Amino acid sequence: NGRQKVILLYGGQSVEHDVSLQTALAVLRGLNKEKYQVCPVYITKTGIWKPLKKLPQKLENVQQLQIEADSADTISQSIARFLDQCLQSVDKPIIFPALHGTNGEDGTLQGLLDLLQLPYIGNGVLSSALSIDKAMTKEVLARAYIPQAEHITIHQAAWLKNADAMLQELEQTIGFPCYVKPAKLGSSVGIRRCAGLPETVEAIKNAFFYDRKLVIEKEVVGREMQVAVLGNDAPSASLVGEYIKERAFMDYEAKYLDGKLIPVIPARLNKETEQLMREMAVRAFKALHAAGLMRVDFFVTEKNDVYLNEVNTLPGFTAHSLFPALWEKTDGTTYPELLERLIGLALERHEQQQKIQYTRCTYDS
Ligand code: G1L
Repeated sequence: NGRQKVILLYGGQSVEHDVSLQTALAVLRGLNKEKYQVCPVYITKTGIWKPLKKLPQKLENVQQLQIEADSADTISQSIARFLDQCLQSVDKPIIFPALHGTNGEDGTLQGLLDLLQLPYIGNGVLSSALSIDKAMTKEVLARAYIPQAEHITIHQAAWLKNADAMLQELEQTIGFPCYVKPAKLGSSVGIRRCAGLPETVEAIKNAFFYDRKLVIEKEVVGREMQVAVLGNDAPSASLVGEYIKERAFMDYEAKYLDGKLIPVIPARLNKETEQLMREMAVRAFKALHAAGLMRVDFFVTEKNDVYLNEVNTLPGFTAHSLFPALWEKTDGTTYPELLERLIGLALERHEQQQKIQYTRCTYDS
């Protein structure tokens, strides 16, 4: 049949394993079955790839998406078996990575897929690797004149040699309160807010358990805003959304869904600030050489100063997540339509890539 084959990779060796399962469930429900043939491949917490033999008739919960791996199976065997099956089939698949952090979001999986010349949704090696590293993200964005909180980077080797000098620099350039964050690591593990020097020293020592490089940032007091960017060479920014945290507002107007705060779209901003943020989100997308999608998060102060906070190459992506909600409000794109748009962008990018490789081969021969 003429359906596009979609290989959905989910699970994985990360603390966000369960978030990934929820995402996979939403994607399986959201993909139009008349256009796409979905092959779910579960990656266990030990890194073993397990294709689901057949999809359950009725998808009710994430347990249906989890399968036990043979205890004798190794990672390399399981991947080799998967590649064999996947490359043997006639119809070329597209890969949908629903994986968080190490090996899914950091460019390593993307590198493997590039080697195999397989199209995949979302960011490539460069933007994934840059965006997972908060220190690199800041350096690249600073060169694109995007305002960010004052920060310093600390390498473990330098810290062990001369902690006092680093703490002095920290006090002079950033002060307190500050945030100590491991440079890599998608989730908030290892991140601490510090009001003074002793806590900061503790937080730094603790963060070195998670990464050999840290970023320490000055606190920005303000509201948190998020923009969803979609596209390849000419990306578009969605409306701005915000999660409202103020007590007074929450009691009256903010809505709850399953006990979770849901976002307000569009965010309460004046026109100029909203426009500035959307423009900055596109600039960040381009500066980081993003492709497909990127969520860009900001702080806005009472004086309407805007600071980019962080970027996310694989943002929360269930039917209730902010990224899909932002696009629904922006131009009416539904969740199934958003999946289609992303698949289209991935195929477009892959085609362009293939052309370049073809050209090089003909020159060489
Ligand atoms: F649709 C995309 F672009 F392929 C896509 C895939 C996965 C977008 C966002 C995500 N998000 C996740 O996989 C995650 C939320 C589980 C990462 Cl924790």
